[in-house]
Amino acid sequence: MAGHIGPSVYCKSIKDERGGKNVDKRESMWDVYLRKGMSRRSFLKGCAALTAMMGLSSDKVAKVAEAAEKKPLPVVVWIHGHECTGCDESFIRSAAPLASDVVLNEVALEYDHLLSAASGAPFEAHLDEVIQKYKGQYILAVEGAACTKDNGVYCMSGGHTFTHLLQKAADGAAAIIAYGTCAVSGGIQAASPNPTGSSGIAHFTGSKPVVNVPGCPPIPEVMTGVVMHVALFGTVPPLDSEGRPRQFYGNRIHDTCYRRPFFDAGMFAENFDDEGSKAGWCLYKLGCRGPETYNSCGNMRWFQGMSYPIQSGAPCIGCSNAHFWDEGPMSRRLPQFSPAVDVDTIGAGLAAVTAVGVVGHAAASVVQKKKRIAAEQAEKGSGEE
Ligand code: FSX
Ligand code: SF4
Ligand code: F3S
Repeated sequence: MAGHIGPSVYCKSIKDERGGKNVDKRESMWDVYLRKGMSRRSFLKGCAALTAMMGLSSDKVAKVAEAAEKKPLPVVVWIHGHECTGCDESFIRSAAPLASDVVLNEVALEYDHLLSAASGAPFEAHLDEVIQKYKGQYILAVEGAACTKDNGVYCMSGGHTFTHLLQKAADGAAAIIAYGTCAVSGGIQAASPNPTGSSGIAHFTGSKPVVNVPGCPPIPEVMTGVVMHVALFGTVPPLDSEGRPRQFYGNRIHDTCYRRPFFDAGMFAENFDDEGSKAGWCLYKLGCRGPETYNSCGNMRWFQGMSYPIQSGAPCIGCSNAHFWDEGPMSRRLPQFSPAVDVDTIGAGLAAVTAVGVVGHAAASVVQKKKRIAAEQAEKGSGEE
């Protein structure tokens, strides 16, 4: 059945040349490249791309290539709960490695709600088969929140609640990846008043290690980098205290922001269409959550390094933070409109430091503004003469 269900790559058994019969020796990434007539050069290029994407230094390429040569393709089961599917939309845009390389050549994607061509009873039967056959070996990737209200009926899959599927799949998984803020902490479904009783998936995964990859959605290359790390090394990458891979969530957006010099100089856009905004000044006063948000947008950027929200003139809304939907209005700084919810409870002290910085810079900002107004008036005056 496996050959008819997966998106296009399956746990292919390799024929035992002596007996000519199938043995359960799954292909490695190198076997797949060979079978497809791809060159050693393209295999090594693929390994180099993976190494970079996993946040490893280039001297680890040989180690990655060795693992890719010998290790059978890891079986991946990818399920979706309550969400908008934006995470998969992000994933399929991964450029290095290409998402198509990941699902066609680098993992054995056996079940995926979105990418699989199959559906219905055979598809669900295949999932059961995979879960049994590869018990304790497969990687479970989860997108979306777990909904619990009214016994979870608001999110069903294959005739069962999503939470039932999640528990069943988590039980035999070797490792679990929670993709997106919804899977990590409930996301938009869990936003007040949370009508479906949604939460992150952690309550349903038992004691299995969960790698949290937040973002709404996460950066495509972060998604491929994390699954390939688990796939090739058989271990989860080094995680921070919130279960996030350190190599991708080790920096605040604020610390890698190219607008940071304007923040430090107290030069803030006050409106989306003012001169400061047009000149690329800091977006802090327009609600930027960069100072309390950990993600790689500032250094990796999106779409092959093309851009990211701040570069497009939009403040970071903190989409990789738990409960960011409830921390609006997004175009205003929290301390400004809700003094009761002070930054200490939100930004773990870091935003407090920023707030102090902003107070310090406010005077400079006022001076800048006065200078600008004076210059504009002078220009206007000379034009009227
Ligand atoms: Fe959530 Fe993802 Fe935002 Fe959407 O799977 S993190 S709503 S981009 O799709 O879960
Ligand atoms: Fe960049 Fe936002 Fe920090 Fe300003 S507040 S420097 S726009 S991250
Ligand atoms: Fe999200 Fe902020 Fe990056 S809104 S995409 S974490 S810049």
